[in-house]
Amino acid sequence: MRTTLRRRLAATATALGLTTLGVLGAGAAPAQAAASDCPSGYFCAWKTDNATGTMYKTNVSVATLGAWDNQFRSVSNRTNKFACLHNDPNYGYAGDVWQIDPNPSGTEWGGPGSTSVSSLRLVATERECTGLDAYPEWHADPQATAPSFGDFNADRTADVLTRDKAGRLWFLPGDGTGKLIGAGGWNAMSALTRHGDFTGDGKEDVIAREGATGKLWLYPGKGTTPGFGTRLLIGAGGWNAMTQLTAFGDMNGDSLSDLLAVEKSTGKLWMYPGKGGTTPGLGSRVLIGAGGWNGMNALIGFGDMNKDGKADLLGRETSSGRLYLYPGKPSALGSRVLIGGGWSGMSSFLANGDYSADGNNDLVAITRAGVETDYLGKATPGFQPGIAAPYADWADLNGNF
Ligand SMILES: [Ca+2]
Ligand SMILES: [Ca+2]
Ligand SMILES: [Ca+2]
Ligand SMILES: [Ca+2]
Repeated sequence: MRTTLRRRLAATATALGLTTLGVLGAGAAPAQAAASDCPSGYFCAWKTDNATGTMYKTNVSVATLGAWDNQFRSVSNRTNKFACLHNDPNYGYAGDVWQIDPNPSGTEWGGPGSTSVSSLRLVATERECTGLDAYPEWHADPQATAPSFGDFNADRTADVLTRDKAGRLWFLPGDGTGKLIGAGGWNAMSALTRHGDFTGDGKEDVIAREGATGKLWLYPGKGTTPGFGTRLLIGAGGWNAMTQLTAFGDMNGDSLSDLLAVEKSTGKLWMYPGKGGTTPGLGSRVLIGAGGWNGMNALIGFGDMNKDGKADLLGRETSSGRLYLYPGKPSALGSRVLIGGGWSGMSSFLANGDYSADGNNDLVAITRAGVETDYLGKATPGFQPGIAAPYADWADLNGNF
């Protein structure tokens, strides 16, 4: 929420015209077949416009190009990374930055044609070329007492897990930094959710659905050292028949978090009780909503909103864009209460508890452009007016939870 020097630099780069070379010279016929000399896994450049003559190559970032400074006229990016071509040395953002998409097959070549490139950086995601980190900047204040959810590393500060488009998982403790806790492969998951402890060890866990198999996995959190123990299969299959998988918090009163999910074919809402003990998993499901839940396009395990000590659900109605509160009751939901309208423009929500540390749970809504909008909770059900961040720091990611 705070604008740092780094962010201002990024904003400047955008203002100066960050450029994407989306369409390179595919199919064009160079005078010689020198473009094919670029080895797989390398970024290559030539001093000519048609990828002929002396070739430069690298498979790592290069802060100063030496004899090749201001010489690139055509390029080919056969790495699996995005190549950010900076007019400044040392990956600076005062001048233009050109982005060359990954093209491991090497069938395309083209170039800035500008003879102005002074450094090049290879990064896993597009947003890193713009001067942003791979993860968004998250700030939260420490709470007076340990919250029951939204605190993956048990330091009383609401934190965020972010998946980037390269399938990496980042832990954002709340001081603006990020730590890599999943090196890759997380894009295989078609649903990710967390809210409190499912296994009974007091540490917050993550539940993930594997898209290809419909299996449901539990990734046990490790508490103060953010990361995961060995994952447990908690659903052998069939979970692709469900939507809106939402870790909710404790609904059935055994202190373990429970999972909610909507059955696509029937619109029924089911509760799957978390089961601790020697074989953590999910118990037999309980019908919570008899139908109509396909009319909702977001469910949010918000924690307690109406201050009765029980976790509550928020839902966005697709047809109206209205947000409703469904008060949690023992293995049931009470009659819904309208929170407000106009929520259709939000692409996703993040409910990790009281990140402003004033005793009321808060909600992050992320716009389709990737702008964080903070909705601070009130003492009575509802939110203060939203506060939008000045830049789209949450753009080009693949989920926050
Ligand atoms: Ca924390
Ligand atoms: Ca429970
Ligand atoms: Ca409640
Ligand atoms: Ca708050």
